[in-house]
Amino acid sequence: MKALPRLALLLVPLLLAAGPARAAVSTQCPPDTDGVDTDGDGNPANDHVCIHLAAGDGFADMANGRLLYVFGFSNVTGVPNARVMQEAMLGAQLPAPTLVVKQGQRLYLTLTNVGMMMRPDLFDAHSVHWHGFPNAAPIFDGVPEASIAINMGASLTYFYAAELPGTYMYHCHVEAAEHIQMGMVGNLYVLPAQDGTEREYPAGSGRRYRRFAYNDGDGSTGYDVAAPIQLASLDPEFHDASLSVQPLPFAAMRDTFPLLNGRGYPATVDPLPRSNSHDGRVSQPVSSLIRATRGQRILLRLSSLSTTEYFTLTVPGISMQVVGRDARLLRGTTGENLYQTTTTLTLGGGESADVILDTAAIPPGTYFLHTTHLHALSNDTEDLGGMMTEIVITP
Ligand SMILES: [Cu+2]
Repeated sequence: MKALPRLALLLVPLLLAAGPARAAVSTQCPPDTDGVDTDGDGNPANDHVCIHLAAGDGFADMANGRLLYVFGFSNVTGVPNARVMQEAMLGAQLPAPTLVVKQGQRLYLTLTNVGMMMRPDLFDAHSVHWHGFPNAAPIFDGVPEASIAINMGASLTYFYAAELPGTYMYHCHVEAAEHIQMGMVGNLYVLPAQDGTEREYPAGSGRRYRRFAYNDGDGSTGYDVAAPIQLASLDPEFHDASLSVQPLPFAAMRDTFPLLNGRGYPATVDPLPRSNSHDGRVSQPVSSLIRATRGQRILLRLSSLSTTEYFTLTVPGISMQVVGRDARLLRGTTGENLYQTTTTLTLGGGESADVILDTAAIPPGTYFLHTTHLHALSNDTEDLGGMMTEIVITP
């Protein structure tokens, strides 16, 4: 009995030194001092990339004017740690900030959970999961059951060694069906080491490329214009239930807002960032309008994070050459070319595809990239919208 007060007295200086227990916003961005040129650009001291994302809630307007409550990420890279909470609360963006790294780079990605402004009773953690990406360690995979998730007011810096190029996607993996449906989805791709070298394709054609989807060795994934396009779809009743503290209708989930990069047509072709009508903050920054001049090759980096639907895409008037699926170049075991030329391509949630559109043999004009699911060409009950965008080919 007497030992306890004495022990407590001994602990007092320790507790004073440590200060009160608290979570804190913190980032890690170590300098690149290993002397190894991992990205092959000739400079061994510039291979580290540091990005800071915040996770929380916010609002997004659908193309028919309906305001939806969403969860999401925002980019707070460079924001002083002491200001991250104020700046990122209610800052969710749909889709999440696009992440692009080059093969060989080392990414230190800090995630800070800024909490749910509109639902202070929710103490949901968040995480970052790079879908289909081989991780340096399981703790960076973002699956909360197998690694860890980030609580409100706290940060974790994930480490990614970008060794395999391709089109990936990322999402929060906490209560994944809910947080993905609520909007925690983003474009993510790794540029190949072949970028910056010059290849002529087809051989003898005089068409030369310095940007490629993959390390193809022959220039066959070369492109002039890249368009990351993420498919998703939202169920407005689920979002309203989340805001109004109703039981979430998982079994009744029915997505009536089919989206490309977080917008339905015609908002998809707005070249500017779009703001929400709740507080005027930028909520859907990514346009899906694609512009090219005749003769250029367009790379569509397609990915789907729809929770409920498969979607089939088509581009009437331009054939689609699929050169990659699920972040892998389409080649056989002996290196033979397995590219597919098609008029339609179907993606389920979690799938990606790299598609080349060659505009050399088509007349200039406006073409449409859209789903063949006719019921998905609407913004909820408003017709002539949904999963569609325009490809403008100029002479
Ligand atoms: Cu989450």
